[in-house]
Amino acid sequence: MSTERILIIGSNGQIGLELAENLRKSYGSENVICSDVRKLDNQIAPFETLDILDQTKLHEIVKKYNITQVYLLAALLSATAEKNPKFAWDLNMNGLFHVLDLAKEGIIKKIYWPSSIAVFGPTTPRQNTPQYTVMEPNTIYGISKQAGERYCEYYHQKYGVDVRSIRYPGLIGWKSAPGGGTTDYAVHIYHEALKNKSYECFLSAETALPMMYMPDAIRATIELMEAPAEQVKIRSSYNLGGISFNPEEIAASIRKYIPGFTISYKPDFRQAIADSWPQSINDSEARNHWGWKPEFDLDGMTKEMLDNLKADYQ
Ligand code: NAD
Ligand code: AKB
Repeated sequence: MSTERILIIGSNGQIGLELAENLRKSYGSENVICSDVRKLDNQIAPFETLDILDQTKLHEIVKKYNITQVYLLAALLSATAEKNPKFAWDLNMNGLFHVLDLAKEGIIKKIYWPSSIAVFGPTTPRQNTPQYTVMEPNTIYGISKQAGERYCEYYHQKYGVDVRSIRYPGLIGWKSAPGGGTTDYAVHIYHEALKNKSYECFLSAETALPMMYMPDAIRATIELMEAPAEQVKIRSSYNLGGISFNPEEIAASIRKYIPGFTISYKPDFRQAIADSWPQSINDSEARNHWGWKPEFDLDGMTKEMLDNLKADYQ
């Protein structure tokens, strides 16, 4: 029987839904408590409605369930954050402080907090971007993630907080919709391919970005959280590579399964965000420290995405 009690904050988002499903399989449903500011119609228990900015309610829930680990997923993503920069900073930073302080006070034992490739900026080398390099993000989302990384490392060094983090690339899954990011086109494109055999992309044809299929990202997250503490040598956040491709290349991959699929381009404000991010990531530290190894390539992901989404459009 699991001695861990896990709280997921932001559990009804793109990552949370799949993470909860996986953690419940390993730790038992009763030991994985989901929470979000919005409740779903078909919400699976145990669930608590929680706004992460409400510190008192967070403490109540942690005490009520004897929580030992928190996965903090609630945040505004890059595109949404640009529309409301002050609130994005408030949510992304104060949410993290509330959880870091729980661990500092010894109330919980372990934290997972996701960072992003958005911590890099226009002055970062864009190919095979290393773990340690120039980091001058110019989006409010990237600035909040970089500051968050610094705070995670600080809380680890100063107070011994066991906090673990991954700089996710753009995540692609079929089980839920993405929540307002710049990489969301790589999910929408599969839906539109099945629905209309065509897609109008908000990034230009040659905009390469690092991406990852959701099952790889969930496996990485759980492997990092379960790794022995001494193997987790980076307490800011780990680079994670995945698959790098541009819209033209994902369209070509889709054409292997849906001949005649067409793509057109109408770049909007998200183009500037994408242009400031790396095109590919070097993740040798994650591979060397805790044994990270991705499984899916572009065509493997395309096949799974189309196979699983097909039923929705028949
Ligand atoms: P999402 O937008 O799909 O989900 C976020 C969830 O948080 C939503 O269900 C939302 O209702 C909830 N939420 C929002 N405000 C809240 C609040 N005040 N209190 C409690 N819950 C609140 O996002 P996601 O894609 O699941 O991302 C989760 C985390 O992973 C974020 O920190 C994000 O920055 C990071 N990340 C995601 C990606 C990606 O491609 N999805 C890539 C890099 C990093
Ligand atoms: C976004 O596009 O904002 C996210 C991310 C890479 O952090 N998918």
